[in-house]
Amino acid sequence: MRTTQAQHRSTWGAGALGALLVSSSSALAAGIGQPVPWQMDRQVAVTAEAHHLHVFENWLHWLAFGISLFVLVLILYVIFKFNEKANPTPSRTTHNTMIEVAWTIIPVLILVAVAIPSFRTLRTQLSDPKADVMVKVIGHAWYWSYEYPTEGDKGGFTFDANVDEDKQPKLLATDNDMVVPVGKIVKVQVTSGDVIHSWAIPSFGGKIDAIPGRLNQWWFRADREGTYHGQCSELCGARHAYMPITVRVVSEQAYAEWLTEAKTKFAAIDNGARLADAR
Ligand SMILES: [Cu+2]
Repeated sequence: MRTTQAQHRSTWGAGALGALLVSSSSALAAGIGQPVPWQMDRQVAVTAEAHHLHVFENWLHWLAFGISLFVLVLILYVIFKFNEKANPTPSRTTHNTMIEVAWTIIPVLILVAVAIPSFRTLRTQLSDPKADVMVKVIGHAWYWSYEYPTEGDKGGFTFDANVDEDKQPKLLATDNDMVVPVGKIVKVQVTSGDVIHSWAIPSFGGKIDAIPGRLNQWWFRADREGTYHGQCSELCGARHAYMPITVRVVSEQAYAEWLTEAKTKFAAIDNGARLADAR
């Protein structure tokens, strides 16, 4: 009887452990365009910039892990090799040219190894390619508004995006979404109507401050269709947590259809005002 119970218990234990591992490994997986419960990793990268950032971050973690391990080994070596018992007469050495050269050169090489991917990421971030789509993003306390400039018979409208608390994911969904075409360079010109906000989408690897009286610019090219969520990322007041950002990346055809629909649905921009000429 006891053996059977023990067997049952161990079978149950193994099953539970297996289930836990499976559930935790799937829970640890990053979400696409939104966070998932118990997520430990970044949200899936859908732009080159986000991808570069993730590679850079992983590289830094491994580098820091290697350095920490090396220091730990050195400390243990000193503790066991040079304690009073093992080494009763300490050496009086104060200089060692080889070691001094090494501990100067090696940190320099480490910094170079950090600088290379860092500059590569910066180059992507600071490059200024020709825009396929321009959108002006304005932060307000506490919602975002978007302006699509007039281009021929397209664009020329503006709309507000407020949090929609009935939609999922909770506090990340908006009543009106910003819509952009997949695989196209989208430039956002970001400003604010009141206090400083920050427009951020984790999956795009970008975050840019919305500052009153200033026009900040950033670009992204999403290479996967989907709905991507972000939040205001600059503490801006009482409802800071309630001004999410939702960007829908759709096919070029769906984008054209949305433009036509949006033009009739949303308010026209006064006099067809144009954005700052940044192309
Ligand atoms: Cu905010």
